Amino acid sequence: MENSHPINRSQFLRIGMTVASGMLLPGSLNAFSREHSNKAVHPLHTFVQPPMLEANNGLLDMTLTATYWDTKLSGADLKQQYPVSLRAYAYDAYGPNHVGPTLVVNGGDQLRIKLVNNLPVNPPFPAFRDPANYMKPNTTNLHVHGLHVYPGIYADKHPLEYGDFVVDPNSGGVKPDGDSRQYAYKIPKNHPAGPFYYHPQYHGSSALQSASLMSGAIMVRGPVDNLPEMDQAKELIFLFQASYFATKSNRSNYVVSDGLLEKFAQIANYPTGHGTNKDNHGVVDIQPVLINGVRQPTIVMESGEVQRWRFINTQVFNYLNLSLDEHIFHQYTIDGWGSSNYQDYPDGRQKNGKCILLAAGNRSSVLIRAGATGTYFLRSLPFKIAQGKKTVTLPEHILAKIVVIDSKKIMRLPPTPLPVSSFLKPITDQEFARAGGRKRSIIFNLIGNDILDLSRNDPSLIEAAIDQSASIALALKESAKKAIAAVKESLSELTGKPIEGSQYFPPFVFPTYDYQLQPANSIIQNVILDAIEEWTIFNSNSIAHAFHIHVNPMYIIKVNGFPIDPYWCDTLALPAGGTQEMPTSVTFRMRFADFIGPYILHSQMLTYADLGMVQRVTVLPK
Ligand SMILES: [Cu+2]
Repeated sequence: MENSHPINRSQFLRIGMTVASGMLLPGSLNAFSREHSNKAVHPLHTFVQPPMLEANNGLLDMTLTATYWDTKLSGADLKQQYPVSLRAYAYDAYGPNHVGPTLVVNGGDQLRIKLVNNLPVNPPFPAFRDPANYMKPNTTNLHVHGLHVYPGIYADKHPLEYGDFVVDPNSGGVKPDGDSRQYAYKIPKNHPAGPFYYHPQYHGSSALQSASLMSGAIMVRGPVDNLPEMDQAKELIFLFQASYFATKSNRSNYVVSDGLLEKFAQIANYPTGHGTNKDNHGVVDIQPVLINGVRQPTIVMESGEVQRWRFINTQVFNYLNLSLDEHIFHQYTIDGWGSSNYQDYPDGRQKNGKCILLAAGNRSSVLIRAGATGTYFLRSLPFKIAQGKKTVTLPEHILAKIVVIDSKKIMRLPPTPLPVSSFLKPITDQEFARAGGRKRSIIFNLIGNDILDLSRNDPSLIEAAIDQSASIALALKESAKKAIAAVKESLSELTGKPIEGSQYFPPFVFPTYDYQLQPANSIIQNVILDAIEEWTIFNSNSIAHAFHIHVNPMYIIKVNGFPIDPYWCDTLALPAGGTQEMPTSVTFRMRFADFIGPYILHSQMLTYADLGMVQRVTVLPK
């Protein structure tokens, strides 16, 4: 079957090899990099900062425009550029680029983003609507990953304004060819300071769009950033990208030509299409990771200089296992959630070294003090992404080159304890018990769809597949109706008020049109506002799934049932090597504070999310 596809895996291998060779610094980004525009840059320095937009008088108001973009990308050979066709963000009066602008806000600020969708109209659906097909690759929306902000719609505004709202029905979203939506995020005063990011989250097309160039950083500033030593340390923002791209030969559709998400999953795992190299003992070749659109940029540092690096893994599937040759990462945020002390990560290749593991969606802030004059590499060291029957190892990968030049500079790390927001108070056993000790479990488990797989080979099975899909959709709709009715009834009893028409309970829209299996509408976790709960996420698969929940951070307390040093995060690597009989697990506590739902929890391996690894979280008023 593979051979009948216009683009099959071996062709991707070839294209991948081509694109995996090279580029110079994109000229447009040079002009774009405001930070360096006024300063002489060392001739070796090729690291490019995304442009930075900062809030002024409590407000950052900007426009993001989604658009097709034909550009060039790099690979291993730094002297070559290769044409690719991607989806990207333009902003304000500037054209599209390899990365969206960095948006800088403080606690208490308002961030306003007007999202304009200038992608062209969606391609027609194929005759048979396989649930694994892209349905609307050019419909979009926006998610602010990790931010603790209102996830609903401000219904009192005309036109409507949106918080971090991603539960668009299938008829909804920001439609192609000019539709727009005003997002308004009120950053709480005590919002922790750290790196966050924005990306599309329209169900069914989030992977395709996010794995294009559609993401950008959000930096929330706070007291930690005002420490003199922190302020003096040059800040570099790294958006790690492994772009999925259409090439000249198939750029007309900007999608995988057969439209199959599963095929995309395969490619997004290994975006050059290299796939598992069978002759290489289960080690996979991966697309060279770019940093802000540049392949293996060079960073020039002065010996003794301290810099702060903000890492954001915007990939939609792969892990990064970061290590810096002969240097120590002094980590002070996990995702966007700060700690009062540094966690030290010495060179992961050495005996007592360790790596910073970033699942898709994970972030980290580190300080580095440059050592002796010389050349060093920022690497992703090998990582077992799947264990068990079949072990799959992501290979070592050089991400950037660090050239340390001679200097008399002596810079200090900011002294500890670093200031941390009161928002990140530990959730103690006592607090959890007082709140009622509520626990729940969620299981990550990939299941195959045999009828659909067969139907691709045998058209006579298509009818059966449609019938099956329709009956599943009907059953889900009925059970969702019942669950909602029950919740409304119990709420009415509790409050003594009719719940219909309440501002807390917007009308529930059933997706009945083009595609009935909208998973975020099917399974709902109902939580009461201000609840404190303990959740265990089980992984029944060999692969290390990445778990992410919107709006509230997780306080991680156990891995595989064993207590660990607790920490806050919003995106989580579930240990690899789970089975149905013996799943791996992570346990966290959460305060469902400040905001009612609905929002979502999902796999941050967005290809899996688009295929259904999504649930809705509805936080109900007390
Ligand atoms: Cu998110």
